[in-house]
Amino acid sequence: MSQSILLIYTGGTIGMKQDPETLLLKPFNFGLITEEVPELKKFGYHIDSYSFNPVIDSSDVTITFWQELATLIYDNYDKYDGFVVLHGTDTMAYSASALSFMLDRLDKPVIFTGSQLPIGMLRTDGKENLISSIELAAAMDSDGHALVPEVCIYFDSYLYRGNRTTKYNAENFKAFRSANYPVLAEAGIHIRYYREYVHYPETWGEGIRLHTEMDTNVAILKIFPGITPAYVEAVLSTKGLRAVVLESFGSGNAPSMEWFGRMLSESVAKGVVIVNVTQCHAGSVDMSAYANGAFLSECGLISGYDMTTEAAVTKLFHLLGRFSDNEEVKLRMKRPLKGEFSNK
Ligand code: ASN
Repeated sequence: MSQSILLIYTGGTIGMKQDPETLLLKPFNFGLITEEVPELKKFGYHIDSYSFNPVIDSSDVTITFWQELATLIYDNYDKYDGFVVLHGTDTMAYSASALSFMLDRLDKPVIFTGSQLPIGMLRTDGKENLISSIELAAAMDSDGHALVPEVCIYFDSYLYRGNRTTKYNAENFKAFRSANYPVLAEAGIHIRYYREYVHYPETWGEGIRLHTEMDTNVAILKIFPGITPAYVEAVLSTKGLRAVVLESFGSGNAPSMEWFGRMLSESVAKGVVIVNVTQCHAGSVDMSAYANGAFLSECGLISGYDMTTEAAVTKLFHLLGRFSDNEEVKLRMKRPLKGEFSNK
Protein backbone atom coordinates (compact mmCIF):
# COMPACT_ATOMS: atom_id res chain seq x y z
CA MET A 1 0.00 0.00 0.00
CA SER A 2 1.32 3.43 -0.88
CA GLN A 3 0.55 6.13 1.67
CA SER A 4 -0.83 9.50 0.64
CA ILE A 5 0.51 12.63 2.25
CA LEU A 6 -0.64 16.22 1.95
CA LEU A 7 2.28 18.65 2.28
CA ILE A 8 1.02 22.09 3.26
CA TYR A 9 3.37 25.02 2.84
CA THR A 10 2.48 28.10 4.88
CA GLY A 11 5.81 29.97 4.84
CA GLY A 12 8.61 30.35 7.38
CA THR A 13 12.37 30.29 6.97
CA ILE A 14 12.32 26.87 5.30
CA GLY A 15 11.07 28.44 2.06
CA MET A 16 12.66 31.87 2.40
CA LYS A 17 15.15 33.56 0.09
CA GLN A 18 17.33 36.58 0.61
CA ASP A 19 16.02 39.74 -1.01
CA PRO A 20 19.01 40.88 -3.15
CA GLU A 21 18.37 44.55 -2.34
CA THR A 22 17.62 44.55 1.37
CA LEU A 23 19.39 41.23 2.18
CA LEU A 24 16.41 40.40 4.43
CA LEU A 25 14.89 36.91 4.42
CA LYS A 26 11.41 36.81 2.86
CA PRO A 27 8.98 33.94 2.22
CA PHE A 28 9.29 32.54 -1.29
CA ASN A 29 6.92 30.44 -3.39
CA PHE A 30 6.51 26.72 -2.95
CA GLY A 31 8.02 25.63 -6.27
CA LEU A 32 11.37 26.23 -4.64
CA ILE A 33 10.94 23.55 -1.99
CA THR A 34 10.03 20.77 -4.39
CA GLU A 35 12.95 21.80 -6.62
CA GLU A 36 15.32 21.85 -3.66
CA VAL A 37 14.23 18.44 -2.32
CA PRO A 38 14.17 16.01 -5.25
CA GLU A 39 14.67 13.29 -2.59
CA LEU A 40 10.91 13.49 -1.95
CA LYS A 41 10.36 11.57 -5.18
CA LYS A 42 12.31 8.64 -3.73
CA PHE A 43 9.58 7.92 -1.20
CA GLY A 44 7.13 5.45 -2.60
CA TYR A 45 4.37 7.72 -1.27
CA HIS A 46 1.85 9.77 -3.11
CA ILE A 47 2.65 13.34 -2.03
CA ASP A 48 0.39 16.24 -2.96
CA SER A 49 1.22 19.76 -2.03
CA TYR A 50 -0.78 22.83 -1.20
CA SER A 51 0.59 26.31 -0.76
CA PHE A 52 -0.95 29.13 1.24
CA ASN A 53 -1.28 32.39 -0.63
CA PRO A 54 0.40 34.53 0.47
CA VAL A 55 3.04 32.50 2.29
CA ILE A 56 3.98 34.21 5.55
CA ASP A 57 6.63 34.69 8.16
CA SER A 58 4.96 32.93 11.09
CA SER A 59 5.05 36.14 13.11
CA ASP A 60 2.06 37.07 10.93
CA VAL A 61 -0.01 34.08 12.00
CA THR A 62 -3.61 35.00 12.87
CA ILE A 63 -6.74 33.23 14.06
CA THR A 64 -8.01 33.28 10.46
CA PHE A 65 -4.83 31.48 9.42
CA TRP A 66 -5.50 28.71 11.97
CA GLN A 67 -9.10 28.45 10.81
CA GLU A 68 -7.96 28.15 7.18
CA LEU A 69 -5.34 25.54 8.05
CA ALA A 70 -7.64 23.43 10.24
CA THR A 71 -10.39 23.58 7.61
CA LEU A 72 -7.95 22.54 4.87
CA ILE A 73 -6.96 19.45 6.88
CA TYR A 74 -10.58 18.69 7.72
CA ASP A 75 -11.71 18.99 4.08
CA ASN A 76 -8.92 16.68 2.89
CA TYR A 77 -8.97 14.32 5.86
CA ASP A 78 -10.34 11.23 4.10
CA LYS A 79 -8.06 11.60 1.09
CA TYR A 80 -4.74 11.38 2.95
CA ASP A 81 -3.02 9.20 5.53
CA GLY A 82 -1.09 12.07 7.07
CA PHE A 83 -0.39 15.78 6.87
CA VAL A 84 2.88 17.72 7.01
CA VAL A 85 2.66 21.45 7.67
CA LEU A 86 5.68 23.57 6.75
CA HIS A 87 5.52 26.52 9.10
CA GLY A 88 7.80 29.22 10.50
CA THR A 89 9.35 28.34 13.83
CA ASP A 90 8.52 31.60 15.64
CA THR A 91 4.87 30.75 16.33
CA MET A 92 4.88 27.05 15.48
CA ALA A 93 4.21 26.05 19.10
CA TYR A 94 1.12 28.31 19.14
CA SER A 95 -0.18 26.93 15.84
CA ALA A 96 0.43 23.29 16.79
CA SER A 97 -1.30 23.88 20.15
CA ALA A 98 -4.26 25.62 18.49
CA LEU A 99 -4.68 22.86 15.89
CA SER A 100 -4.54 20.17 18.59
CA PHE A 101 -7.71 21.68 20.09
CA MET A 102 -9.41 22.51 16.79
CA LEU A 103 -9.04 19.01 15.28
CA ASP A 104 -11.05 16.79 17.58
CA ARG A 105 -11.05 12.96 17.31
CA LEU A 106 -7.91 13.13 15.18
CA ASP A 107 -6.61 9.69 14.23
CA LYS A 108 -4.01 10.64 11.62
CA PRO A 109 -0.69 12.48 12.02
CA VAL A 110 -0.47 16.24 11.54
CA ILE A 111 3.25 17.03 11.69
CA PHE A 112 4.45 20.62 11.86
CA THR A 113 8.01 21.28 10.81
CA GLY A 114 10.20 24.03 9.42
CA SER A 115 13.81 25.07 9.67
CA GLN A 116 16.28 27.57 11.03
CA LEU A 117 18.08 27.93 7.67
CA PRO A 118 16.31 28.17 4.30
CA ILE A 119 16.11 24.93 2.37
CA GLY A 120 18.15 26.42 -0.48
CA MET A 121 21.20 26.90 1.76
CA LEU A 122 23.96 24.35 1.84
CA ARG A 123 23.87 23.73 5.61
CA THR A 124 20.07 23.77 5.82
CA ASP A 125 18.31 21.80 8.54
CA GLY A 126 15.16 21.97 6.41
CA LYS A 127 15.79 18.87 4.29
CA GLU A 128 16.15 16.45 7.17
CA ASN A 129 13.22 18.01 8.99
CA LEU A 130 11.00 17.74 5.93
CA ILE A 131 12.03 14.23 4.88
CA SER A 132 11.70 12.75 8.38
CA SER A 133 8.36 14.52 8.91
CA ILE A 134 6.99 12.88 5.79
CA GLU A 135 8.16 9.50 7.00
CA LEU A 136 6.55 10.10 10.41
CA ALA A 137 3.30 11.25 8.81
CA ALA A 138 3.17 8.07 6.74
CA ALA A 139 4.15 5.62 9.49
CA MET A 140 1.54 2.93 10.21
CA ASP A 141 1.30 -0.30 12.12
CA SER A 142 0.34 -3.61 10.50
CA ASP A 143 -3.38 -2.77 10.94
CA GLY A 144 -2.95 0.39 8.89
CA HIS A 145 -3.27 2.66 11.96
CA ALA A 146 -1.05 5.73 12.30
CA LEU A 147 1.87 5.38 14.71
CA VAL A 148 1.52 9.01 15.84
CA PRO A 149 -2.10 10.13 15.37
CA GLU A 150 -1.53 13.51 17.03
CA VAL A 151 -0.71 17.12 16.17
CA CYS A 152 3.08 17.09 16.55
CA ILE A 153 6.17 19.17 15.94
CA TYR A 154 9.18 17.46 14.39
CA PHE A 155 12.46 19.32 14.71
CA ASP A 156 16.12 18.34 14.74
CA SER A 157 15.61 14.58 15.20
CA TYR A 158 12.79 14.72 17.74
CA LEU A 159 9.04 14.39 17.48
CA TYR A 160 7.12 16.25 20.17
CA ARG A 161 3.46 16.52 21.14
CA GLY A 162 2.62 19.91 19.60
CA ASN A 163 0.80 21.39 22.58
CA ARG A 164 3.75 20.57 24.90
CA THR A 165 6.39 22.46 22.93
CA THR A 166 7.98 25.89 23.12
CA LYS A 167 10.51 27.53 20.84
CA TYR A 168 13.41 28.15 23.18
CA ASN A 169 16.39 28.78 20.92
CA ALA A 170 16.51 31.42 18.21
CA GLU A 171 19.90 30.29 16.94
CA ASN A 172 20.39 26.52 17.23
CA PHE A 173 18.98 23.82 15.00
CA LYS A 174 17.59 22.35 18.20
CA ALA A 175 15.00 25.12 18.48
CA PHE A 176 12.17 23.36 20.33
CA ARG A 177 11.75 21.73 23.64
CA SER A 178 9.03 19.77 25.40
CA ALA A 179 10.25 20.06 28.97
CA ASN A 180 7.27 18.46 30.68
CA TYR A 181 6.41 15.60 28.34
CA PRO A 182 8.62 12.92 26.78
CA VAL A 183 9.36 12.91 23.05
CA LEU A 184 7.05 10.73 20.94
CA ALA A 185 9.73 9.57 18.51
CA GLU A 186 13.40 10.06 17.77
CA ALA A 187 15.12 9.86 14.40
CA GLY A 188 18.55 8.28 14.38
CA ILE A 189 19.65 5.48 12.08
CA HIS A 190 16.13 4.20 12.62
CA ILE A 191 13.08 6.12 13.72
CA ARG A 192 12.34 4.98 17.24
CA TYR A 193 8.73 5.40 18.37
CA TYR A 194 7.89 5.77 22.05
CA ARG A 195 4.37 4.47 21.72
CA GLU A 196 3.75 4.48 25.48
CA TYR A 197 3.66 8.30 25.31
CA VAL A 198 1.51 8.60 22.19
CA HIS A 199 -2.21 9.13 22.54
CA TYR A 200 -4.21 6.56 20.54
CA PRO A 201 -7.96 6.82 19.94
CA GLU A 202 -10.21 4.29 21.65
CA THR A 203 -12.07 3.84 18.37
CA TRP A 204 -10.37 4.37 15.03
CA GLY A 205 -12.18 5.99 12.12
CA GLU A 206 -14.83 7.67 14.28
CA GLY A 207 -14.63 10.75 12.09
CA ILE A 208 -12.77 13.95 12.79
CA ARG A 209 -14.64 16.94 14.24
CA LEU A 210 -13.64 20.49 13.41
CA HIS A 211 -13.92 23.40 15.85
CA THR A 212 -13.07 26.72 14.26
CA GLU A 213 -14.80 29.00 16.79
CA MET A 214 -12.27 31.13 18.66
CA ASP A 215 -12.48 34.07 21.05
CA THR A 216 -9.22 35.95 21.59
CA ASN A 217 -10.31 38.12 24.53
CA VAL A 218 -7.39 36.77 26.55
CA ALA A 219 -4.43 38.53 28.18
CA ILE A 220 -1.07 37.22 29.35
CA LEU A 221 0.07 38.77 32.61
CA LYS A 222 3.70 38.08 33.38
CA ILE A 223 4.56 39.15 36.92
CA PHE A 224 7.95 40.51 37.97
CA PRO A 225 9.40 42.06 41.14
CA GLY A 226 8.42 45.71 41.09
CA ILE A 227 5.20 45.19 39.11
CA THR A 228 2.90 48.20 39.65
CA PRO A 229 -0.83 48.38 40.45
CA ALA A 230 -1.28 50.61 37.38
CA TYR A 231 0.12 47.93 35.10
CA VAL A 232 -1.97 45.09 36.56
CA GLU A 233 -5.03 47.34 36.52
CA ALA A 234 -4.43 48.20 32.85
CA VAL A 235 -4.29 44.51 31.90
CA LEU A 236 -7.28 43.46 33.98
CA SER A 237 -9.43 46.33 32.74
CA THR A 238 -8.87 45.42 29.08
CA LYS A 239 -12.17 45.89 27.28
CA GLY A 240 -13.98 42.59 26.65
CA LEU A 241 -11.46 40.55 28.68
CA ARG A 242 -12.71 37.01 29.42
CA ALA A 243 -9.57 35.20 30.51
CA VAL A 244 -6.00 35.74 31.72
CA VAL A 245 -2.95 33.53 31.68
CA LEU A 246 -0.97 34.58 34.73
CA GLU A 247 2.71 33.68 34.40
CA SER A 248 3.75 33.24 38.01
CA PHE A 249 7.07 32.52 39.71
CA GLY A 250 8.38 29.02 40.40
CA SER A 251 5.71 26.53 41.40
CA GLY A 252 2.92 29.07 40.99
CA ASN A 253 3.78 31.88 43.41
CA ALA A 254 3.05 35.59 43.23
CA PRO A 255 3.52 38.75 45.30
CA SER A 256 1.21 38.68 48.30
CA MET A 257 0.55 42.43 48.29
CA GLU A 258 -3.01 43.31 49.29
CA TRP A 259 -3.69 45.31 46.10
CA PHE A 260 -2.59 42.45 43.87
CA GLY A 261 -4.87 39.90 45.52
CA ARG A 262 -7.75 42.37 45.54
CA MET A 263 -7.43 43.08 41.81
CA LEU A 264 -7.29 39.39 40.94
CA SER A 265 -10.24 38.52 43.20
CA GLU A 266 -12.33 41.34 41.75
CA SER A 267 -11.59 40.12 38.25
CA VAL A 268 -12.50 36.54 39.13
CA ALA A 269 -15.72 37.80 40.76
CA LYS A 270 -16.59 39.48 37.46
CA GLY A 271 -16.29 36.06 35.79
CA VAL A 272 -12.80 36.37 34.27
CA VAL A 273 -11.07 32.98 34.04
CA ILE A 274 -7.51 33.30 35.41
CA VAL A 275 -5.13 30.41 34.80
CA ASN A 276 -1.86 30.12 36.71
CA VAL A 277 1.12 28.83 34.69
CA THR A 278 4.75 29.04 35.68
CA GLN A 279 7.39 31.29 34.14
CA CYS A 280 9.86 28.43 34.65
CA HIS A 281 10.72 26.45 31.55
CA ALA A 282 10.02 23.13 33.23
CA GLY A 283 7.95 21.85 36.15
CA SER A 284 4.45 22.45 37.35
CA VAL A 285 2.30 24.89 39.27
CA ASP A 286 1.39 23.62 42.72
CA MET A 287 -0.65 26.20 44.57
CA SER A 288 -0.49 24.16 47.75
CA ALA A 289 3.30 24.29 48.10
CA TYR A 290 3.79 27.87 49.38
CA ALA A 291 1.67 30.48 51.12
CA ASN A 292 2.34 32.78 48.12
CA GLY A 293 0.74 30.17 45.87
CA ALA A 294 -2.16 29.26 48.15
CA PHE A 295 -3.01 32.96 48.12
CA LEU A 296 -3.63 32.78 44.35
CA SER A 297 -5.85 29.77 44.81
CA GLU A 298 -7.86 31.77 47.38
CA CYS A 299 -8.24 34.56 44.83
CA GLY A 300 -9.99 32.01 42.57
CA LEU A 301 -7.19 31.21 40.12
CA ILE A 302 -7.16 27.87 38.30
CA SER A 303 -3.99 25.80 38.16
CA GLY A 304 -2.51 25.40 34.70
CA TYR A 305 -0.21 22.69 36.14
CA ASP A 306 2.67 22.10 33.69
CA MET A 307 0.98 23.67 30.67
CA THR A 308 2.96 25.91 28.34
CA THR A 309 1.75 29.47 27.87
CA GLU A 310 1.17 28.63 24.19
CA ALA A 311 -1.15 25.77 25.12
CA ALA A 312 -2.96 27.77 27.83
CA VAL A 313 -3.63 30.73 25.52
CA THR A 314 -4.84 28.67 22.56
CA LYS A 315 -6.94 26.38 24.76
CA LEU A 316 -8.65 29.47 26.17
CA PHE A 317 -9.23 30.87 22.66
CA HIS A 318 -10.80 27.54 21.73
CA LEU A 319 -12.99 27.12 24.83
CA LEU A 320 -14.09 30.77 24.93
CA GLY A 321 -15.03 30.43 21.26
CA ARG A 322 -17.14 27.37 21.96
CA PHE A 323 -18.75 28.38 25.23
CA SER A 324 -20.26 31.74 26.11
CA ASP A 325 -20.47 30.69 29.78
CA ASN A 326 -17.14 31.36 31.51
CA GLU A 327 -18.00 28.82 34.22
CA GLU A 328 -18.09 26.10 31.55
CA VAL A 329 -14.72 27.33 30.28
CA LYS A 330 -13.32 27.15 33.82
CA LEU A 331 -14.51 23.57 34.24
CA ARG A 332 -12.95 22.52 30.97
CA MET A 333 -9.67 24.34 31.70
CA LYS A 334 -9.31 22.07 34.74
CA ARG A 335 -9.29 18.92 32.59
CA PRO A 336 -6.67 18.00 29.99
CA LEU A 337 -8.32 18.10 26.57
CA LYS A 338 -5.55 16.86 24.29
CA GLY A 339 -2.81 15.80 26.68
CA GLU A 340 -1.67 19.41 27.18
CA PHE A 341 -0.96 19.02 30.89
CA SER A 342 -0.32 16.39 33.54
CA ASN A 343 -2.01 16.94 36.90
CA LYS A 344 -0.25 14.46 39.06
N1 ASN B 1 10.74 34.18 11.23
C1 ASN B 1 10.69 32.81 10.81
C2 ASN B 1 9.24 32.36 10.93
O1 ASN B 1 8.79 32.01 11.99
C3 ASN B 1 11.61 31.96 11.65
C4 ASN B 1 11.80 30.53 11.17
O2 ASN B 1 10.98 29.96 10.50
N2 ASN B 1 12.91 29.89 11.54
O3 ASN B 1 8.52 32.39 9.95
